[in-house]
Amino acid sequence: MMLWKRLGSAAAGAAMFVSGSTALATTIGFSQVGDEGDWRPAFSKDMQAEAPKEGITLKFADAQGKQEDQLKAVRAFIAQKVDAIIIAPVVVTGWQQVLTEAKRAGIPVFLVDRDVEVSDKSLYVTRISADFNLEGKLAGAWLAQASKGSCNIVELQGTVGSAPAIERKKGFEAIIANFPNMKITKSQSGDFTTEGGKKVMEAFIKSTDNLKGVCGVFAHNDNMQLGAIQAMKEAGLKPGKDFRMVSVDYVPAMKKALAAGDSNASVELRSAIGKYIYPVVLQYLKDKKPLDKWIVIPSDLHTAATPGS
Ligand code: GYE
Repeated sequence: MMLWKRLGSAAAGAAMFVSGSTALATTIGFSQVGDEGDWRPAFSKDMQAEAPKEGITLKFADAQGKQEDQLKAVRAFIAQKVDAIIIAPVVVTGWQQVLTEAKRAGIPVFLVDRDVEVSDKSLYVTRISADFNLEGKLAGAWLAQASKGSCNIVELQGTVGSAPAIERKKGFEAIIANFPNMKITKSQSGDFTTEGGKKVMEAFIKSTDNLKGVCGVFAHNDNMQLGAIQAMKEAGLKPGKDFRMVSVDYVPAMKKALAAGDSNASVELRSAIGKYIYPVVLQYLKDKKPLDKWIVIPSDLHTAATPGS
């Protein structure tokens, strides 16, 4: 199974040619969260497209947002004796047992995107992801600047118990804590979906007499912000003009909203990250050298005036 892993692309190509099949390829199981929002399917597509380029046979399992499904998928990967397991965990808790099972089976586990909370960090090799806390800080810093440090904020949280919801909130709060006139006045989960964001914003609009006194909206992802924008427009409000709007992901639909002036800023979360993830996994399978527990993918904030590349 592991004969020619990471021999360099020329040698790998030759090995493929000689064997005439992908039987020697590395097999990796990837347990993905689901397909909520626009960012996640883009990430899945990238992981699926990059795998064959690296000589990887990818077993892809979509958990449809359910941790039980992820646990089942990981156990199936263990039974199939894959070479490595990649997990984008829905929530941070509940991983100790299944990760211990993978360790006992001698199958290395790599976390991507979201994080887990386990007491024993040797249960996974490394995590490759953006820094969600920093994303929250970038969003908070932008809003502090844009509002001159004075803003009542409504917050749309991501999936309860997920690493990005926890960390984006923490990072954002750490920044606004420096400004006595900035505070979160309402906060609720919209589960990272457009519909969720729309529903929560509709409720906020009702309970605050059309967002009276509110100056800003922080959404933990763009899809919830796009839903919030719809709800605000339907109520005759002007997001992006009368309300400062900041979120995370920088998906194509948000780029359009920024250009149209319906939103103001978004922190980019890169989705084409298979090219960072797979080489790390393949190198580890080859040399088993311990890695840092976190390999960070950079984040940056964009506005209509400072678009990304
Ligand atoms: O921001 C959101 C997705 O886990 C960081 O999950 C990721 C988040 C991303 O649903 O759009």
